[in-house]
Amino acid sequence: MPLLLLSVLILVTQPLRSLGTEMKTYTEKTVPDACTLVLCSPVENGLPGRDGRDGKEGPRGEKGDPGPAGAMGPKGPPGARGPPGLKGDRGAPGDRGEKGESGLPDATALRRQVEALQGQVQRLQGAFNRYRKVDLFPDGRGVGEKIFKTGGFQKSFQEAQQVCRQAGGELASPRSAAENEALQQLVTAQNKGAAFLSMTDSRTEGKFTYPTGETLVYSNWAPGEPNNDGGEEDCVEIFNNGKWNDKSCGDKLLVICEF
Ligand SMILES: [Ca+2]
Repeated sequence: MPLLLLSVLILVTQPLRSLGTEMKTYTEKTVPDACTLVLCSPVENGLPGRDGRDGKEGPRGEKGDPGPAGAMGPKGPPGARGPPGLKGDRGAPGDRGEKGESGLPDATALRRQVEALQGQVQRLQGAFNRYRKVDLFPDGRGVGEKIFKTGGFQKSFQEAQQVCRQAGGELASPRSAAENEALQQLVTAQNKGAAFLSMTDSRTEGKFTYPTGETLVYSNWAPGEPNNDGGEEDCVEIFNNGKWNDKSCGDKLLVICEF
């Protein structure tokens, strides 16, 4: 039996061996790597082994390069208002305006108005002069822009001063020979011996001043005056001859105011 089996194997393997030789010849010519297949001869290398197991974890690698820049962030809030800018240059001149109307009619109208006003002023001036004369007759005198006027009555200095101030004036203060002469005429016309003037030396004996405190700019003292007779002559009177005398303020004399 074993002998029979061996014979069978020989019979079977012999054709296969010749076939393998033929296959080897074919494969070497056409597919060089095919010798690793099952059909290679027994002297060829065996089949490749299975894959090995994974190795142990290697050492830690070096630090990598920095990554690319990130994306742009969201827009921030607007900044604070800045300081005002510098003044700009002067602009170019504008276009020429349209031609205006002639000014001749307006000038003519203005000239007529001025002429009309001049006429009115002249008439008013004439009327004023007439009324001034009326007012000065018979108890007033005008010297320049100053007017003297008497009430025709006699009072003490304080009462006379009060009367004139209530009327909007002041007691007479002759500052020139012309003004002094006008007062003399009023005293004479009223048939009075004398009238009070505004000046006194109540503040400083012997130093006469106007009500404002100003020292005299004009005087017409009678000879020997002022003599402060009796030690109580602080006021001034003007005689009908125009001369002055220091007089007691309590006496009653003609009242002449100036305006
Ligand atoms: Ca005197």
